[in-house]
Amino acid sequence: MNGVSMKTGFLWGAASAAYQIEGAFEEDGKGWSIWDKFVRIPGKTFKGTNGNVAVDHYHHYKEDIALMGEMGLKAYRFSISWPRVLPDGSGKPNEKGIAFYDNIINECLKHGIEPMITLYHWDLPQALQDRYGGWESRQCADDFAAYAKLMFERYGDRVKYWITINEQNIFTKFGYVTAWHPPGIFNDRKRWLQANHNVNLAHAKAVLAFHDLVPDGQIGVSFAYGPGYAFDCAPENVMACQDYNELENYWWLDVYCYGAYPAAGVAYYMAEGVMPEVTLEDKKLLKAASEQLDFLGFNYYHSNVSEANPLDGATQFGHMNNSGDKGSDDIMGVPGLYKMPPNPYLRTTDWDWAIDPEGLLYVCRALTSRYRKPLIISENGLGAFDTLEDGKVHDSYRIDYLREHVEAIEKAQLAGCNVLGYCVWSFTDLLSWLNGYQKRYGLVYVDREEAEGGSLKRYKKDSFYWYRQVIQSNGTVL
Ligand code: BGP
Repeated sequence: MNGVSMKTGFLWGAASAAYQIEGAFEEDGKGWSIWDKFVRIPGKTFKGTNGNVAVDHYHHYKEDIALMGEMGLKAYRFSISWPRVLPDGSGKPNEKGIAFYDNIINECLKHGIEPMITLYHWDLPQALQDRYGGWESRQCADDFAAYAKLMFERYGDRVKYWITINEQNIFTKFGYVTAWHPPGIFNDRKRWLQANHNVNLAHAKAVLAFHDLVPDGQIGVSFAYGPGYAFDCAPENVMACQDYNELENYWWLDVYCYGAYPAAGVAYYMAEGVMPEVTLEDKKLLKAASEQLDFLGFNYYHSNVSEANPLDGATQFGHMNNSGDKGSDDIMGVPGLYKMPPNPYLRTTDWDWAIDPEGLLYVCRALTSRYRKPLIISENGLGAFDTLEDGKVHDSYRIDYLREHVEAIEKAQLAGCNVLGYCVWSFTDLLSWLNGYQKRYGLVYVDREEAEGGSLKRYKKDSFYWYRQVIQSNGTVL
C-alpha cells in the first residue's frame, strides 16, 4: 500500500518502560519501587504477575538493541528506573545502575538509534513512599528534580530527547481513585488531586532545570490522550463531552502547555471541596515551565465516548477487562457529568479497547489547534493474543492496526500538524501492568508466560519486517 513520505529526520521509533522489561529487580544495588511491592498484594495483577524477571532486558539488552538496529529503528524510547539509579530515591547514586543506562545509550548510538528517555514511568522508589507518602508530599517534587538533574548531567551529552512523566492522568487516578495502581488508595479525590499537583511541580522543576544542562536537547511529556466523542448531538451529551475534555484531558494538558488548570475544572473541584493547594509560587513555576516545553508527547490507543450521566449513574469503580474476555468491561463515568459507553461504530480489541485510527488524526489536529506545539506520538500499538508457530508469529492484525495509524499520522502531517516522531508500543513483548504477559504488544515475540520459566528467546514477528520496510521507505510503503 502507498503512503506519504514523512519529513526528513522523522523519528520512527518504538517504546518500552523499565518495570515492564528489565527484570533484575534486586540486582546490582537496585532499590525496590512501589510496583515491586504492589504486585505482591494478592489480586492486584493478572494471575499475580510481576516484573521480577519481566523479559529480562537487563541481561538481554545487547541482543534487543541489535534487533532494533536490524530493523533500522530511528528512535528508542525507554524509561529509567529511578530506584535503580537512586535506591533510596535521593542521596547517593548507584553507579552500577547508572552504568546500565550508559550501556543502553551507547548501544543505541552504535546502531544509529536516537535514545529518548522517560524519567518517570510509574516506578517511584518505595523508599520515598515510606519516607513521606511519595507524591503526596511536595518534597517528592524536589527529589524528582534532583534525580532529573542527575540524569541530565550523566546522559545529556548523548541523549537529546527527554520525557519527564508518563501518563500522569492514568497513574495518579489509578493510584488514588480506583486503587488499581500503587499506592492503592480508594476513592480519595482530595489526596489524588494534591498528589497530581505535586507531580505537576516535579515536571515543571525538571523542565526548568533542563535547558541549561542539555542546551541542544528537547523536553516534553507523555500524556494518555483518549478523545471523548459526544454520543450524539443531544445538547446534554455535547455538554458531557465538554466536561469529559475539561476533566480528563485539559486538566493536565493545559498545565503542561499553558501553566494553568482549566477554569471549569477548577470551579468543579472547588465546589466539590477537593481542589488542591496551589500557591502563587506554584503558579509562577508552572507558567515558566510551560513556556519551555519543547514538544507535547502523547500515547494514543483508543478514543472514548461521552454521554450525559445522572448523579446516580455510572461510577469509576466498575470492572475493567484485564483478562482478554471480550465484552467484560463495565461502563464507567463520573456521576452527574459523563459516562463512557462503547462506540457502536468501532471494532474493539479483546481487551475492549476501541480501534480508531481516525481518532489519532483527530487528536493530532485537536492538540495542534489548542496548543501549537510539535507532537510526538510516544506510544501506539495493539495488545493481542499471539501464537508462536515454527518460530514465527503471523500478526497481520497488528500490521493492519499499525498501518491504519501510520496513515492517520501522514494525514495529520498533510493537515499541518508538526509530528516529530512515532513510537510503536512496544519493541519486544513485555509485562502489561495489570494484564500479565498474555496481552502482547511487541514487534518481537518473547517466549514467556504468566509463570516464570520460559526460555526468554526472542522471535521476530511479521510486524517486525513490516515496520522495517515502513522505516526504510520513510512511510511510503505501508
Ligand atoms: C500505557 C502505558 C504503558 C503500557 C500501555 C499498554 O498506558 O504507558 O506502560 O502498558 O499503556 O497498556 P496495557 O499494558 O494496560 O495494555
